[in-house]
Amino acid sequence: MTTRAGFVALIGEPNAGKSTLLNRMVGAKVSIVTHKVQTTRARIRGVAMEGDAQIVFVDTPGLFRPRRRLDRAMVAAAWGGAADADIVVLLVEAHRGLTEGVGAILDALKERVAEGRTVALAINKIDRVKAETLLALSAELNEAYPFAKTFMISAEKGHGVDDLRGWLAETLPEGPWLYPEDQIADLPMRMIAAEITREKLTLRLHQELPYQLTVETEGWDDRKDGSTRIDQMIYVARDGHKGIVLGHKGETIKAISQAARAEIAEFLGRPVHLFLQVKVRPGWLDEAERYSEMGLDFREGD
Ligand SMILES: Nc1nc2c(ncn2[C@@H]2O[C@H](COP(=O)(O)OP(=O)(O)OP(=O)(O)O)[C@@H](O)[C@H]2O)c(=O)[nH]1
Ligand SMILES: [Mg+2]
Repeated sequence: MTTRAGFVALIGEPNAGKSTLLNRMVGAKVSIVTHKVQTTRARIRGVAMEGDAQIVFVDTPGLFRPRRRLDRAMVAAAWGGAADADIVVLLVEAHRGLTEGVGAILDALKERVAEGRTVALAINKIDRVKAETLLALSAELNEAYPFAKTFMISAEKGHGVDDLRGWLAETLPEGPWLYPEDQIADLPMRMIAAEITREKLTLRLHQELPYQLTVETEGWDDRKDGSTRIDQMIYVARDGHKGIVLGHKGETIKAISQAARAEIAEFLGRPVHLFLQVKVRPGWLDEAERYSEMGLDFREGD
């Protein structure tokens, strides 16, 4: 049997639907998704099998003009994912088209991505536009960059996703599989659990707050009774943020904890006892350890 295997990096502006596509390709939620921009902070791998091919999808943080150290480290992680991949898939939102941000990504692709590297275009969220507009958008984007192939997809609804997966499988180089056949992700469980809690925080909290907090799993105990106790720390940047995260009589943190616990338990397939604490740490955005916990390179943020 000739096997194929390789890395496929999903890149695009924040909110383009990269994590949604990764989850659909893998058939499980390994990367968190919200309606807000800059949800994903680090590279997250998900493994999909297609016939004799193993496709390792690399979800990346959205590409945008970074301001903070964290932003810069995120954008660097995204470009690093693209540089290491066999195939790059650029996601563009159908209803937004060739935005300034997409234009900047195309310019950077020309500079950064080695000649001969396969770059495909996936116009996503086609469920949001009329079919007639897609042809023109595809032509416009292909004029701006020589894509190897263009796909029209809806990561959320699943349209066009099988076509894309099939093409990726036949385009990847021949080679042995990189992961065991039944593995879907390579993120440690404690990190997935922290991400799930961060997703619930992001969904629940408003404005800048989700961008100024991070979650770390500090304790993990698989108990004899079949349940797991998980202790997590939520670092916030300001005193005032702690009160908001806790909420009136602790109602906010309670709701977040319940939602996160249910999803972590489902993922693990066992009951979970989740204990959340909130710590004010004004400098966390400039602490190297926080970055390594997130899977980011601190120095890339310099
Ligand atoms: N209508 C529609 N919405 C979609 C589709 N794909 C993703 N979305 C929505 O778009 C939003 C962003 O999705 P994500 O998968 O988090 O986007 P992302 O590119 O990973 O975003 P960042 O991690 O912030 O860079 C979510 O609300 C998704 O439900 C789609 O095909 N159609
Ligand atoms: Mg994402």
